Amino acid sequence: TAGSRPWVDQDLQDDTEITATEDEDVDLADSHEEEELPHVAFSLPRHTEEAALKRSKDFYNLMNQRRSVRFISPEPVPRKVIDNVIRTAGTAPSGAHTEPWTFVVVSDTEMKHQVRLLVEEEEEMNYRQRMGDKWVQDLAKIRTNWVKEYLDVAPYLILIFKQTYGTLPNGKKKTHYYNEISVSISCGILLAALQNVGLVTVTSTPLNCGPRLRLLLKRPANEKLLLLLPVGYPASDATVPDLKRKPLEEIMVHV
Ligand code: IYR
Repeated sequence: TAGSRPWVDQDLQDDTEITATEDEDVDLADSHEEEELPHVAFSLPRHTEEAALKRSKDFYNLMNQRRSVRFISPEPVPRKVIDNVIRTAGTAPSGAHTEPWTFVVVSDTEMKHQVRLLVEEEEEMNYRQRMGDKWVQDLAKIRTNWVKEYLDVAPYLILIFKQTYGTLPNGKKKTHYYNEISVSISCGILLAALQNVGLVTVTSTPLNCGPRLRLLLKRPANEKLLLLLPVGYPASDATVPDLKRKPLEEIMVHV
């Protein structure tokens, strides 16, 4: 229950969190079992006001061009670029620096196809039964459905798992505080890193596919699927819905 795990925000609990409780709180390590950490001096180069203003605009312009793209080119993407994008995601802050993330990169054609078959099977049930009429109607304007061609076509699938707990060298369980928000933040940084190199993705959250995808990818039971990102260059005939973003005045209040 959340009572014994105060770092689990009840509003953020999902079904994967609840099913995890059965194997939680078992032989948890005490913090004193971990080593002391030295603190070292820190500084960053300071930008002039003009330089900071230009950099803030440039970064906004870059990120404002990001779109969820469902039409991905089969063109290959250098593996080292993907490695660096994931290194970047791994710089995210995390609860007590537990780094509770696993990024599973799939490029094998047959494995991508197995992922597609599994996701399409569940998504067809999602759209036809589980999501309900209102949800399906709300999505109609985005023109999505359960057919996910990008899962075969994209050169890479990145499946991001949150580790609900870790294991210490002595075999005891290590508490991964705030693991869901920590991994969510790393996903945001990953999206920015992809945008920075001209790659596209769509933040897909395949409903009810997590447990089967975990088994397909041979991931351990402490890992729960958070996001599935197909990654590649945009297809030359890619289209996106003509969405508009809220202006600053609608998303910011200044006190
Ligand atoms: N997971 C489904 C449905 C879906 C849900 C939302 I909320 C979206 O913004 C888009 C799709 C799918 O991937 O099709």
